[in-house]
Amino acid sequence: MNSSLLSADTIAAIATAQGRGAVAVLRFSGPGAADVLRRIAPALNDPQPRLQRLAAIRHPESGELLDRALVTWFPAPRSYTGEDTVEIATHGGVLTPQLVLDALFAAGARPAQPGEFTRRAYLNGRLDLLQAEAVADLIDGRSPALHRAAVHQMERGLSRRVSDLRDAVIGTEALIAYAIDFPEEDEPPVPPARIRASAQELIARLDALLRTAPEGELLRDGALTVLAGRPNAGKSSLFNALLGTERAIVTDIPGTTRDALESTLSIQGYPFRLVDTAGLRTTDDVVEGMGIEVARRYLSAADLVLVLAEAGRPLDDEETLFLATLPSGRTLLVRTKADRREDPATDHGDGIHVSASTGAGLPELREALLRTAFGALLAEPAEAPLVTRERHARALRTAREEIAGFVAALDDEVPMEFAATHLRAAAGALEDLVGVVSVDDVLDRVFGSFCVGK
Ligand SMILES: Nc1nc2c(ncn2[C@@H]2O[C@H](COP(=O)(O)OP(=O)(O)O)[C@@H](O)[C@H]2O)c(=O)[nH]1
Ligand SMILES: [Mg+2]
Repeated sequence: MNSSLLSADTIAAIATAQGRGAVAVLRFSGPGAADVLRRIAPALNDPQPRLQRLAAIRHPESGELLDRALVTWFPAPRSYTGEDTVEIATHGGVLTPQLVLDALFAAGARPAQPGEFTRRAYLNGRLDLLQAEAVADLIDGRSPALHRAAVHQMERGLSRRVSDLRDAVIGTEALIAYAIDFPEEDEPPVPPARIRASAQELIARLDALLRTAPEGELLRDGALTVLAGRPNAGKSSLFNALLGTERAIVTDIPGTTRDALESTLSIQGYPFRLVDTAGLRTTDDVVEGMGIEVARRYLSAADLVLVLAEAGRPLDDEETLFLATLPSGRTLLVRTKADRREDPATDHGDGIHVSASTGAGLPELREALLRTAFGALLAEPAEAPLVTRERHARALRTAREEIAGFVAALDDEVPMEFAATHLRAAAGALEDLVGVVSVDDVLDRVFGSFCVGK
């Protein structure tokens, strides 16, 4: 595939992270790989495909022995990149891998660009774009939930789903072609109602996938969760209790917390960014004027707001007003200091009752955070493909809009062959998503963020 794009040069990089460690892996790939290998490991005779061999690694010019290392030879096309590729496992640390890398350059390889190995793998049809992105997520991902999604995406879970959708769009196009080819038949072979129904079904399938998008995108950076409430409501205490640390300063003097504190929190493998409020007061600040502390600069970006008020008392007007300004689906009322509540018999409204001191109610709060931020993902079967990137969501939305445009055109009795241009556009959007058609700027966006050596 794309043979005209095959590279003529051989790229090399250290594939493992720099620093102290037992082993480092270097990798080089390209048509000159066998040649480079001969020059740096002159004593290695007849390397067998995919079998590790111990070899002396020497500088090609000085002949200096640099390390004894395990060498694996992956002839094209059965390699990560699809090209002739060699992996060398040297001793780790900073110097040895660097000296071996210099030897590879002296032997004719050139430094790889970030993501260039994976880019070549894509261009050689070893991976599709969604799999390439999954590789990046496996490397950069910090939450087990994103890791799980990436592993399934590596296994072509999302690719298969999108390809099936594309095939279904093309199938609908074929029905139309058939209807157009036999216009003179009294009874059209494919009733328009059937074409319309299959388009509607496609929309439903795209919607199902798109439902995972907003939460799927949160898997990368975490759901931004902001604590808000009156001074002394117990925000910093709850922040610490949720994180299990003493990071935020807790005192009984209102307004002690000087800055917004942010920390990451994982609940059952789902990532959150928890933000405690700045106690900074500005007189012209409406919210501060209401006596509610909240990290203002975070509030508009928040995926979730926890409004804290002590248990055992009614909410005051300011708190009620503040709550009313927040979107209900992304807001949780938390009643704090439940251990102190004087009259447990009086129920002052709803909210999740917690005590930072005793830990009571924290499991329920964690569960509520999880359901509120990631409820749609939790409802998905474990192996369901998820939409974890804006790029995916955009392409799926385009496809959906085009198919909806097709249905609308049918309803307006636009001739089929014109209406069908919407289906072509929908198929195109899905093809771009998997990378059936490669566009250079899409490639740059996907691979530009990779580390060197991947
Ligand atoms: N008994 C009890 N006291 C608490 C609890 N949470 C916070 N406090 C106390 O309430 C006061 C204010 O807490 P803090 O977390 O600094 O509130 P903030 O101003 O909202 O950040 C401190 O004296 C805390 O010890 C709790 O769960 N139980
Ligand atoms: Mg505080």
